[in-house]
Amino acid sequence: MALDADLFEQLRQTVRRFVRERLVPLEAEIALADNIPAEIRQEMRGLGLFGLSIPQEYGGLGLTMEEEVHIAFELGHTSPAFRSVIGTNNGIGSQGLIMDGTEEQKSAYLPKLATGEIISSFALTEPGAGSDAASLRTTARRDGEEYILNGTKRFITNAPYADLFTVFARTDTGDKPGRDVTAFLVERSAPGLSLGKIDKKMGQAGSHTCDVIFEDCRVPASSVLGGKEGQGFKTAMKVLDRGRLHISAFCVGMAERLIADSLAYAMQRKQFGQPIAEFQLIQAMLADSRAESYAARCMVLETARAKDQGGNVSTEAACCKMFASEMVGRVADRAVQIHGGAGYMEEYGIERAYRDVRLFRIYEGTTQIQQILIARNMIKEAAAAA
Ligand code: COS
Repeated sequence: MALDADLFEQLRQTVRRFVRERLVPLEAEIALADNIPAEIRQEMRGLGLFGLSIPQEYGGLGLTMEEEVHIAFELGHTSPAFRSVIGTNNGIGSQGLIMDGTEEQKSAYLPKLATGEIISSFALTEPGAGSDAASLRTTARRDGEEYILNGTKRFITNAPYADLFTVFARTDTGDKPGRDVTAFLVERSAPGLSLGKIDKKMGQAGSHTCDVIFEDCRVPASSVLGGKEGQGFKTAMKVLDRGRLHISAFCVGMAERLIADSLAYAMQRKQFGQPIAEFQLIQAMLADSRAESYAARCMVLETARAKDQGGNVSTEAACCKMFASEMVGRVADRAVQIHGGAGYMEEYGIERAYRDVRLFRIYEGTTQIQQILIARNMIKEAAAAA
């Protein structure tokens, strides 16, 4: 454990109270306004939530993966838009820097990311490169002590507020996809960097994405993450492995919240003279949801512990992401069904969760990409053992 057990328990209880007492009552309001109030961001800073996964020497809490997933279980009890505020600084926006950054790069940015003074984004996806991440077209051409970036990144979470982008670009015209991709740390103020308009989404109102456009954008050569060209694709893959586990934990938290809401509703809603929770067909839905979310919780914890012990958990993280994101989709669907007509109405918040969870099966690698990763790794392991 990175924190002493008592201290960690205090943190978990504080996050639990913050989520349930402060954030849950604001869910409908932030969905309607499509905005998270500045004071909430400030309170999150005060609680240290921007630096959960950032090492202590850079001002973060330095949680282990196991501790982090426990916090993500708690955060899952409210709208994903709240998690998104701190999601990139703790995850895809900082992990490349933590894993592969030079000491100078880490000390320049991590302390500010840990406090939430600056926000980071992960700029991998492009109009023509989503699941096939290695086919990205953004280029970075060396020009003396600078690189010139050209290209467009799409659906970039937190880009409208980001001060720092980890940008993946081709540094060579070589023919080996993935091997000539380099990661750059690009500040918002870089000349030639502009943002598209905020995307209109199906759900997760309050969390924002937009295009990030590079037009002859000049960055110093010292912006190359880790100081080495050609390492970017591996960095992206490692960051996504870790991110997938965090997302899986968040899915478990959301499923647990939806189950709690469904159970409470089923116990008070009466039809045919009794609470609908007494009907076995409702019980079957509750039981299926409980068993599946419990299975996902166990998978996530087991994988997080293995990661903390230094194991390669690529396959397991993909299993978690696939199972947990599909699971929360089924749980949300049953939650709508248990709530009946009320489940379809805005005021109960269930239809909002149903739309919100749909994204988990898509971002940080679709379910189909997780299937490919899992099966590929199975074949590789079997071939190596033969
Ligand atoms: N950790 C470290 N290195 C990894 C890795 C990992 N998890 N996964 C792949 N690599 C390395 C490989 O070892 C390979 O290195 P060499 O060139 O030295 O052999 C290199 O990266 C290329 O790997 P691979 O051949 O698997 O590349 P592909 O183009 O076939 O990758 C997938 C295909 C589907 C795995 C990849 O494109 C992917 O994950 N896509 C989904 C992207 C995504 O999640 N997007 C979401 C948007 S970001 S929120």
